Amino acid sequence: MKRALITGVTGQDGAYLAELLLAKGYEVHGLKRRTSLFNTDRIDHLFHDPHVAGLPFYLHHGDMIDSSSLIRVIAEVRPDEIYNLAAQSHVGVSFEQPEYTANSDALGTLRLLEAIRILGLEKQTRFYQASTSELYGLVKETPQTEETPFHPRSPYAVAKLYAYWITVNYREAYGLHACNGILFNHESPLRGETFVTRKITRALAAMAAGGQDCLYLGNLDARRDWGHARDYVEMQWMMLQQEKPEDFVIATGVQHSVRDFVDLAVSHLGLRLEWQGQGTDEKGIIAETDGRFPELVPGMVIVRVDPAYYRPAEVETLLGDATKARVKLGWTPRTTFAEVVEEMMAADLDLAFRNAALAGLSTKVSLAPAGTAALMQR
Ligand code: NDP
Ligand code: GDR
Repeated sequence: MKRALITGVTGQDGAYLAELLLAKGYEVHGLKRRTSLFNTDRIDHLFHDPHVAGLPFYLHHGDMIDSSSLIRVIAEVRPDEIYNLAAQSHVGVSFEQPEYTANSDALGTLRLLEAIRILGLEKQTRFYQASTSELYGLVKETPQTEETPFHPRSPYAVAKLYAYWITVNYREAYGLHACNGILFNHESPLRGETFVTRKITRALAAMAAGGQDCLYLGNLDARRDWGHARDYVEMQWMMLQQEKPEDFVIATGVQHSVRDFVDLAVSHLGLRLEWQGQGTDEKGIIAETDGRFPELVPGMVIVRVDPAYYRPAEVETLLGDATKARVKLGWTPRTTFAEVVEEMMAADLDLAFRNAALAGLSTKVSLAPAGTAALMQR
């Protein structure tokens, strides 16, 4: 049985990857940092009480900014494969916490690679680094390939640039089987709530359930190449099965704007929006509705721009070319943009109406259900 260690196992990709590796017969170990509240919602279905038999899925406390914890966990697990998914992964937040982002995302990667060396596991342990299309930043050519020069535009992207090159360096210097997946944006119902796609689907669903009036967004013109996380974690595994470690771009090759995402998401509520105004005055107004959600009526302004969500330096456009992955690994994305939006919208509608029902119940029984505060957030 192969053993894998996933850092960032409580995150979106960590959850999908853990599920995939367990289905492939792996023993899966996840690194989890200590939190004051449980944050294992995405992986609770995989975990079992250690006193009873269950899936070979184990969690270990550790932190990317704490070398000794990383060395201890890797020494205990002696993994065949390490997937380094842990990161302060929010681009906007990285402008507010640049030093922490560098510590966890850049030095954290170095700490893992050094741990492999210190423990003499260079020949045994393969290493996957979660690199990102944010490396391209101010893009030098379109679409972006493995050969496109990098120009990072945020503390997050600069930290990931270090992580990218230190991974290449350990491969070249010490012969480690280490590779970078340069992944373009990938989403799902498990996406973190503050990334733009999930922020949109959650807010629209909350509006449909009568719990929110308006959605405030930043740059509506940003263009991204959005895929599905489930498809992308498969590629992470495939990369480590290669005889020779190499770096790959993973993308759909199709691009949409944030505004396109909103338009498609509202169509699942039976709405059509009219966009009026420009820049910070731009508004998304309900032009038509099929009446499915009585809270939402024509003339309502449901999207507004709030410059608080603009970034000090923006990445305006990203579009990937995953030809190398298709040719060398036979990988192609299965889920279209429209299917990603549909799945996320359906999941958030379900959640919003369940939360609304619980909120109604709570007034009768004084129960404060989880999620109500989020539902009511304006
Ligand atoms: P998430 O933000 O959903 O998950 C990040 C994970 O890292 C969480 O488990 C988080 O733990 C953990 N983490 C953060 N800081 C630390 C730390 N100091 N020590 C230990 N664990 C930590 O990200 P995604 O799943 O979306 O992305 C996975 C990786 O892929 C990230 O490295 C991201 O930068 C990269 N990436 C993501 C893309 C995307 O579109 N999703 C595209 C390209 C790259 P906790 O739950 O406690 O917060
Ligand atoms: P990104 O994702 O920065 O591409 O990083 P995010 O969804 O945060 O932003 C995408 C684009 O939407 C614009 N935007 C907003 N973004 C957020 N978060 N909130 C808003 O209200 C909003 N309004 C407009 C942003 O300015 C941006 O242009 C993600 C992360 O998963 C990274 O970890 C990963 O490396 C990259 O994708 C590839």
